[in-house]
Amino acid sequence: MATKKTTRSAKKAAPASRFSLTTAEFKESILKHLHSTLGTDENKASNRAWAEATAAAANDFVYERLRQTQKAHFEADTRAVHYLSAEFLMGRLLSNNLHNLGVFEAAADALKELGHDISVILDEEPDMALGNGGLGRLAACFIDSLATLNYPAIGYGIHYEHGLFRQEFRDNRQIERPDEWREYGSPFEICRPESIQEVPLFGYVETVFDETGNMKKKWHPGRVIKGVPWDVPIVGFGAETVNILRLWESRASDFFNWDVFNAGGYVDSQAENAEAEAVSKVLYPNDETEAGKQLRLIQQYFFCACSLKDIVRRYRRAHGDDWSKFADQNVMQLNDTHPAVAIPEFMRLLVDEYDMNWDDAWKISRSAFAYTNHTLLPEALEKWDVYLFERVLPRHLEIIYEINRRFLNDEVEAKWPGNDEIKAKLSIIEEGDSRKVRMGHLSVIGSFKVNGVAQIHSELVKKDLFPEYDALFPGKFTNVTNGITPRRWLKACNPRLSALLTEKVGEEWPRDLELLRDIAKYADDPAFQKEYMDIKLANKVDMAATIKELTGVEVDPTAIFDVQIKRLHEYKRQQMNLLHILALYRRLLENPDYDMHPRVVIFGSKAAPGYKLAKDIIYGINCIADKVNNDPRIKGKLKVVFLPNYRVTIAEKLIPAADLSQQISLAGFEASGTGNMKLALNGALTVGTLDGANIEIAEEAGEEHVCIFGMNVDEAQALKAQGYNPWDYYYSNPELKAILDWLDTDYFTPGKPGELSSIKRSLLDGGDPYMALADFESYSDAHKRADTRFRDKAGWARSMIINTATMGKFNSDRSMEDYVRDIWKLTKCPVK
Ligand code: 9GP
Repeated sequence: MATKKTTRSAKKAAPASRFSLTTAEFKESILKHLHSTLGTDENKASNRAWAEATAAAANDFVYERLRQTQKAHFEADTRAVHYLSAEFLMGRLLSNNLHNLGVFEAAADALKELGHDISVILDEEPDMALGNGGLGRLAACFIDSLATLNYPAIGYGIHYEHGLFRQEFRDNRQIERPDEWREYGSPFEICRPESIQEVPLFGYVETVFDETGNMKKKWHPGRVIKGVPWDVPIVGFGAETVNILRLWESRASDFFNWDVFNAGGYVDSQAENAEAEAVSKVLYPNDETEAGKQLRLIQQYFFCACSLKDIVRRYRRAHGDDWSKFADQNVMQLNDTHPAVAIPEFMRLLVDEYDMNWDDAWKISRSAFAYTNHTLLPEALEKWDVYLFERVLPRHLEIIYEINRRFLNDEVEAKWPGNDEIKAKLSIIEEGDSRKVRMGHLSVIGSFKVNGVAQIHSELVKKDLFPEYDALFPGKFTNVTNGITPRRWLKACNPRLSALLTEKVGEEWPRDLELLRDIAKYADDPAFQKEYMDIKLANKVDMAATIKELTGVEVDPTAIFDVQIKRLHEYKRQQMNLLHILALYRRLLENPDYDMHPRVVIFGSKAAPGYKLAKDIIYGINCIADKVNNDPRIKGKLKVVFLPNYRVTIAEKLIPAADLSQQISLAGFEASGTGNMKLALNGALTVGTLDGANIEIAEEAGEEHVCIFGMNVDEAQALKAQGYNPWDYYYSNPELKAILDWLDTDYFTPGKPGELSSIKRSLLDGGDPYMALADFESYSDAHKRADTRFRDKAGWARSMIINTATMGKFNSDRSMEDYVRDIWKLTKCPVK
């Protein structure tokens, strides 16, 4: 029976919400949707149906605010940012939407009265994993913050049918299974067939002359596919603004060939369809290697072409053929080089389709694009073979040549007259046996601002990656340090700690994370320390149950939870963590009384399917885990857990339970990191190198509340320059030698010696490109310090509290305000 009672918690949530909704009203709404939207009833509804009915109840508010937002934006006709990203790693949406609407507790109470536990219902939702890792999750945090801050913004991406693969372990090895995030549809998206766009591909370019004798280029595409937009409403915290994420799905422009079908060619008639659908079929599961070739290039062009047409359509609806205001009204942010092809596409639209002269078009284009660089890894700075570009996008290649010709002849020549060497270096086209289009160069040349994602990274972008461009374009390069949304990464994922923080500093901290600084004054208060640490322990108890459920491994919640969660890559150095586990294990075997606090080393990570060494490292960790976890001699002092299918939802459970946050990349290689921010905000101490945002985390928290180790960027570069030899470390450190040699035996792979040798080989014969051996001793010492500090209960609690208190800088709202101030120049558009 519906009651009129408003629960205490629902009342407490009220200030964050514009919907003062009682439990009874929410209950009624869920039931209404169960009946009229889902066509079922409470006696037979599955958990999935309950989840969808709850989502539909929330959508009543979401859609209303979406409508109001779109009306307000249209009427105000203000400048908007268009965030072009091949990845949006959204995770689950229902819990987030309920929190941001301010009705989470009302929903929980309503479901409870209906006989359901909200956490079980929320567990029904698959993760929307349309991204690989940090880059995609960052995009998701940014669009949350833009809506929260009432900025007009649209995220544009790809409606992948299959997101990042589902990871399973078979015989300790990673195997990949397709992800099915929307197998039976999703209540979080709206199809908008009225905004379908056509995308031309292939074909040839003809030179024609118009009636006044002007030369024009006419592209005759070989194929045209359709982009169907799906809108995912993005609910800002407090739900004043609901923006959209528009994701494009590819379809054949003619659904299928009717005549061929009628003539009996049932399969052939679908061929064109299948080919077109392939474009948005899968997310490429490699975020830091150059791969994918033709299909990936088509994917990139597909979503950029659809998005630009959408932006232009909206602009022309308000301004007709008056292009003079385009760059005042629109900024297009390129998230890494994946959408860089948007630059020649926009030039094509202006010059070929809207008959603008080149100079005017270039001026508008260069004032409308900005580019974020997320990596210095050469293999991740995309380069496309010229022949491939020519085949898929013949007109775009011509446009790129023209951009390049003018750039080299005018701008580079003016600055460095007659300097062919510099021209070759700055040219968009890399000459050589196989000529390539350098998308990073194109992005820098075609943008009005370029930013890196943490202070040190932005410096390295200027100093090491693009020094000549920095000299040529003073002021173009800037920094915006990344951030994370505190709504998802503290309020929603760590309800116990959130309640304590709210009690101490009030309810506004999820918007203004700097307010948490106030809890630093309790850092030495034993009563507060106890409350804080009791919460950490309770989160660890929950996590221990999840670990047991997912892996069968029993872990002690009072042990140190030592966490490394991120994509698997040599530069992130999971292999160094593996060596440290072996060192601890060996020390325990040699001396059963070895003085260490019990420790659980927890990994969550996926390896790109084609990245053999990364997969070998996963295999190695799993094999070592089998041995260590079942060795009675070490009396449970060390456990190793590799959580299968790591994703946003697992991160939300694990981060609140972490004690140590491993951020151990070789200095100079992790552009920023964002997991480091989430873990520190939830209290974990960073065991990290002076790399990416670790440096800023250490600055904010204070060096005494993190465990920094290893070479800094200058030292690492100097060692490399002088000639790094990993064998020196192998021969000079007997422990390191012993554990590396262990990998050649069958100790961890009974009956199969050598199965882990590839890890050793990569570190010795392979040259150890990320210098794990050079940093190992200092890394091991940092862990010893962390262990000692963990045992000083008051000191440890103090450090954890200080970490939570001082992470205000890493609110993605702050990142957004930095972008707005330094790059986007947006004005807030409140929605009443
Ligand atoms: O590797 C970076 C990571 O350090 C950063 O935090 C993230 C968001 O800026 O981007 C990652 N880069 C990529 O995934 C590919 O460039």
